Amino acid sequence: MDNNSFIRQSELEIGSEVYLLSKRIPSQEQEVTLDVSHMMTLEDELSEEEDQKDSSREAFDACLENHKLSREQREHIRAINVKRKRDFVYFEKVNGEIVNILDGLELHTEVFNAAEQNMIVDKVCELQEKGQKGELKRAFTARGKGRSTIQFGCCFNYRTSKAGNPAGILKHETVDPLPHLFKVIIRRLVKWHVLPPTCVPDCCVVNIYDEGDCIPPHIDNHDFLRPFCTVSFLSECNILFGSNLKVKETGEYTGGSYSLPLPVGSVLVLNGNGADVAKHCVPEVPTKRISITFRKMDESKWPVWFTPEPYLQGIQPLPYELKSPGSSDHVWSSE
Ligand SMILES: O=C(O)CCC(=O)C(=O)O
Repeated sequence: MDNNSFIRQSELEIGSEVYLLSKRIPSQEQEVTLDVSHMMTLEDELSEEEDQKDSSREAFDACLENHKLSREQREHIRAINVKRKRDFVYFEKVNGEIVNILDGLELHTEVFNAAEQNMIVDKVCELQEKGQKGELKRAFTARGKGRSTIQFGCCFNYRTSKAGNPAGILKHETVDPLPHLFKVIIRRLVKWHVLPPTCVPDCCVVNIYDEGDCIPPHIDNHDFLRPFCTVSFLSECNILFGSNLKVKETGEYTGGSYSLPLPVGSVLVLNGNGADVAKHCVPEVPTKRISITFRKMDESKWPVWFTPEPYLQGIQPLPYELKSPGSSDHVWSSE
């Protein structure tokens, strides 16, 4: 196999840190396994499944041996193949001034491959079932055209509740912690230059949209820092952005908007005007869809019981070294 076809093949393959390292450097197996055994990674879990399914695995491992690609190199290949779009432009008049209301938006596609998406969707379905059985602290079932949601890491209200609790983070309510797989996702987002290491999410909301469900126009509460992001699964849908977006009773939207398709496995990062000048909404989805919105709490808004999660501390973006000529949408370490 030539180098190019090897790289193409490794884009399709997800390695396991433990699996690869223990196979390739047996003398270090003990040490490496100890390093990571307490934290099953997305890659670990996935490769276990793939090992059972894929009989060509051994041949492929032999190929890896020959090419001497380390796990880090393989991860770099995946990371540099993420497509990144940051030049969104849509002008609107806001307070008498013409502004690009999409400034600060970024769309990162192909962050999660098909097998990873399946694993995450399975996890969300498992969580949804737990929620339906009353086993989660903060799971809401869809009403009307709304979607089902599950909150992890903190409780928050989108608007002032009937009980009079204001919109934002609820300081005294407890909630389930981030599931481990979601922490693995967060680590990838930082390592792969999707989110900055200065704004590592510590909470999330899972949105489960059945056909016809939507989320109305809103700007995310400022109890959460910028940027924040939304990861899309199961089916593509459009998200609308507009500074004057309003929902009509018919479920249609007025006020003018920019429509952005969100591919599965993509991550939309909201920052700047894209987060704070433009409202965003997801109109009725044509088919079932799942999204996970990851956000970092403003420290002054932390729930009283909250302590930062050790596994989410000190995450470093991968130092990119490879450069792909003529590709404007890749990010390099010099940025
Ligand atoms: O589902 C989406 O893509 C958007 C979700 C969203 O806006 C939110 O969780 O606040």
